[in-house]
Amino acid sequence: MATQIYQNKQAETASVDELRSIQLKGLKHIAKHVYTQNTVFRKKFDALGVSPDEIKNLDDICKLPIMDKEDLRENYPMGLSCVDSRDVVEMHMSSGSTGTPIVMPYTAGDLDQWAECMARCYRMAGAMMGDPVQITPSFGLFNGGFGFYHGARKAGLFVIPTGAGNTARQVRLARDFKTRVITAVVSYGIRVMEIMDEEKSKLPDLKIGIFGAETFTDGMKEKIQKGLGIEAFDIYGMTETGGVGTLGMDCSAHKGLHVWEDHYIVEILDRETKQPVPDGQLGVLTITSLTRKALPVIRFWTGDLTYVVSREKCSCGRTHVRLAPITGRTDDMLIIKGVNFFPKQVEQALLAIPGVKNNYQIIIEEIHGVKDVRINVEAEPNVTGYMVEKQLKEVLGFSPKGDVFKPGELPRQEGKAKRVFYKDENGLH
Ligand code: DLL
Repeated sequence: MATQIYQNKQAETASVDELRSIQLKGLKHIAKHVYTQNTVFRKKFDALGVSPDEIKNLDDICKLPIMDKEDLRENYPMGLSCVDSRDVVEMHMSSGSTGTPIVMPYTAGDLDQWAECMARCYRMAGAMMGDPVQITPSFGLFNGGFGFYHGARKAGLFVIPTGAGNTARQVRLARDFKTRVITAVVSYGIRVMEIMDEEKSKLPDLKIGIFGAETFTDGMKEKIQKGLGIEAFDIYGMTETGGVGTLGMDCSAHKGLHVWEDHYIVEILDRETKQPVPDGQLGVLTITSLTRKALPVIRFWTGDLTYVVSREKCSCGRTHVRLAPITGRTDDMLIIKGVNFFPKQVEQALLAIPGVKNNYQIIIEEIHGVKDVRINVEAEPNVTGYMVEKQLKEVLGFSPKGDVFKPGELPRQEGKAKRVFYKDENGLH
């Protein structure tokens, strides 16, 4: 493994005892902060008859109320803010599926906290002072562009803020400005790779790719690494925890995502009972933010499914817990013909077929009450629908219909890719 560089060696390699002591102090403090500064939080605590003074050790976290996206939506726009409105200096927002957005306000201190988490990720990927970093996620309400920006400033990188779109120009700028680090939503990283392939061009200075916001299969990771000639990292975070990078990334050992435990407490809870599951068992990641002021989340039910890979010190020297790459969200799970599966499994299966390209659609058809699945995938002419059906049967246990398209024929979205579509009597949506 390459020599490790740290943004904050003391924090990143703190002993487990030190981390637990920081977390307990943080938990007591943040519980008191939300309880005293916001009536919605106070009512939630009161409804369970719990007061922040009852937190004596880390296990007491389970006495606190669990919150979810609905709590954030119901309190749109600033109903959960725990600071004076004049202390809010920035906001980001995610649109979600129901229409009512989720808003995350930041104080100046919260922006520093975000920058610190992100800067640690850049260093963990091997980015050094002055390295040109190309930031391809959009700069706007989506937290991606600004998060990569704040962290790059803190880490002393040279920012090339291209934002989303215009892939041919992205490649040209990467060549002209000798981009060493590229940051992107996973499917956009794939797009950049495709354009380079079409142009038969190379970016010899590009060494590091930091990708996230969508599930990242090993197969796709391998393809991007090869196609771009880089080492790829899987970065994690969400609007509610303060944005990209707040929840960490994998290090160069690539054995799980390190979550910054001096800033967050991780719980993995059973989907049904909401009780903690043992390490190694899949459950819903539930997060408490310890160091954010404007809107700290308490036991936030992320809906993302993962498990604890290890709590041991990693070969990179970092001591922070490692989580498995995100399987998907609980609401992404598809149930067809009695089989439960995630879009990530379909992608992994498709990529094992030689000649299959990177763009695909999962179409759930429900015509006159009968549910079926059709997989549309871009591929070379040697790939047939039968090959797709056979491969998916092995993985899923039933045969979806497979349709093969020429590379470039299926639609693409800016930002996160839409993979799952529904088709009924009224058409595709
Ligand atoms: O997607 C933050 C982000 C931006 C992460 C750029 C990485 C790169 P949201 O739009 O609020 O924030 O969406 C958060 O996206 O709950 C996960 O379901 C999913 N997600 C984020 N990162 C990953 C990842 C950004 N590395 C939601 N792997 C989360 C799988 C991810 N899913």
